Amino acid sequence: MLDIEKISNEKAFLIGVVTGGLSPEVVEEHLDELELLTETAGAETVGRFTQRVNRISPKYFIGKGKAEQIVNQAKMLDVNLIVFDDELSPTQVRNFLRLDESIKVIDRTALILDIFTQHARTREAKTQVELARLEYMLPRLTRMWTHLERQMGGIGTRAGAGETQIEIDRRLVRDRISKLQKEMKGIEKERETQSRRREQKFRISLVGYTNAGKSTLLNVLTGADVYIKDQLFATLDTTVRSLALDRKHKVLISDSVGFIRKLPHSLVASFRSTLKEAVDSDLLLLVVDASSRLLDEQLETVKEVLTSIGTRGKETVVVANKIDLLTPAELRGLKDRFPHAVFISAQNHLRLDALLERMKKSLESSYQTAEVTFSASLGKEIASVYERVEVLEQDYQSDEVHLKIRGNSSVIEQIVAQSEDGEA
Ligand SMILES: Nc1nc2c(ncn2[C@@H]2O[C@H](COP(=O)(O)OP(=O)(O)OP(=O)(O)O)[C@@H](O)[C@H]2O)c(=O)[nH]1
Ligand SMILES: [Mg+2]
Repeated sequence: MLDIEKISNEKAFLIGVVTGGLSPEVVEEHLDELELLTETAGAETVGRFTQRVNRISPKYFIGKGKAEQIVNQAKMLDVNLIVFDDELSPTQVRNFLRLDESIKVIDRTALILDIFTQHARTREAKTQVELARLEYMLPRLTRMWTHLERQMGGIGTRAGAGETQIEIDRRLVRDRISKLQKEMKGIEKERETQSRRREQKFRISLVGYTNAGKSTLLNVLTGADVYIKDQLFATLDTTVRSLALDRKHKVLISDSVGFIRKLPHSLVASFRSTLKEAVDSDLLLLVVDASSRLLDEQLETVKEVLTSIGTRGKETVVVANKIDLLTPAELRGLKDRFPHAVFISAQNHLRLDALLERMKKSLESSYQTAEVTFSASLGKEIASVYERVEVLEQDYQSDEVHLKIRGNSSVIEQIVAQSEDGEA
């Protein structure tokens, strides 16, 4: 009972609303994306509706006449799912159910949550998705109450019993939320330990819009076998792999969950531990699908999500993928607009060397050289320096060791601090 309905093998109508500043073309493009989401969830889109509205109706989101027309058409065509591109209030969903209770009406957020639920494989992803879903459901429990009430004998007949039921439901949901939050704390701790172990390595994260080709790129670069599919949110977990940029430079590179326009807040919050790798990395490769008509909007979305998870100020390189799908003129146009981006095709292995060069440049610029002195009695500490950074020069005196070292700035700083501690 406390579950969002599963979507599969359904016929769906999509609804987009044209408001104020939005152009009808953009709304159509948003519906293209919604269609892909619907398909990924397992339903088939059989019709689309758009309506220009000046004011969102609190009753049906769209106008009443339009709502009735859509529901009638749905009945005629055996459509059992109506998907709105915008977020609906519990009241709006309930009003649609009153028009026809056999037709499910959901919003974009519920659709995304459904896909995440279907794609979650690991304990971490499953916990995060369930948490996000419960948080989405909590304020919407009234809707389920109507269901319960109806099962118990018709609207309004047992308000008292209904009230108790919804209180019980809310408590159950809240209890489950706190249990999952505790579980996530444990998972985050595990991640932190793993993350500390990787600290001395230069870390690169692939981030970007869903379906941009992040996993394809990780697989091509490292020989990993992350699941790739022409669907949204194929990846929900973080994979970290070692990558040799050349014989001397080894880095860690990670791939993770993709972003999307209007990503539900509860999902971003719940996926904090999965996205931690990106937050902790030294360099972000922001992968975009260069062939997408919504390129600018997608870039904007990704930047917004990145800011919200706390990566502001981190070095970021835009990687424009899928250039094999562009005409030479289109490619030239994009290069003019994004002069600092690296243009590649992960799938066709095009210009990957340029990307490796760019990573190397970033790695080298993050390097620092320092001279440190350790007391010769600190054998363990000295050995750890050799493990963590490159030692350029060494000078062993009877009671002291002088080292000239080179490596990742943050590691060098740690070693300098350590050697100073030793002096004290
Ligand atoms: N034409 C073309 N298609 C590509 C290229 N790179 C990836 N693709 C395709 O784009 C689709 C998505 O690729 P993924 O690697 O799964 O994308 P992702 O960014 O990991 O997506 P999510 O995990 O869903 O966020 C797949 O069908 C890939 O085969 C490319 O360079 N050119
Ligand atoms: Mg992926």
